[in-house]
Amino acid sequence: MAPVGPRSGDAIFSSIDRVNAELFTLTYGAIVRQLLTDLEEVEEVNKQLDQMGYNIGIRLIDEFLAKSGVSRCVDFKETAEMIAKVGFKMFLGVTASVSSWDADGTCCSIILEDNPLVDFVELPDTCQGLYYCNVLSGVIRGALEMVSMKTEVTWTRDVLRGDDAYELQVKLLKQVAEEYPYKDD
Ligand code: MYR
Repeated sequence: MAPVGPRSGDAIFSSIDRVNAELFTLTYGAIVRQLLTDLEEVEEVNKQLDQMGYNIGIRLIDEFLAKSGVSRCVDFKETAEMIAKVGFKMFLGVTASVSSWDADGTCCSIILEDNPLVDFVELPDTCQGLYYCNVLSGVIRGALEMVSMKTEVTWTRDVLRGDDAYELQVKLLKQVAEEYPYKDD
């Protein structure tokens, strides 16, 4: 039998992290299941998940900016890298990569290297058309809107729908110039 002794801080921390992540994944699954029961139409569930994510995103941006301490991005390319490398790590514990830029640098793909939201998930045939992870596209859209970027965020690949990866397309529709609130004398 293995000796039982005090665990190091790291070991305790990582097991709490793992339990939190699993609880989050299972809770999200329960929310999706409830929405499917209540709303019946898969399209409506997609919309609702996106809206939930948007509502989270408009609040989460403050935490992101405060915790990450990052300064303003110089362009949309830097913003996309920030979401993939810092945002996903901070809130989901995974990183993502950015690719497929269009010529004018306003549209790209974010590919998740891992997706903890879908651990334990298997979709029945009745859920065809469901974008199970739509909360994430809403989060990004909401967070970017709070830093003056109007975007369209859509799933272009989804393993739960038979694709080989999780890929989001992020398109910058409009960037509102932020006004400096004080007058220089
Ligand atoms: C700036 O103000 O220029 C910085 C903008 C950084 C935006 C980063 C948004 C983070 C969104 C996190 C998404 C996490 C998804 C799980």
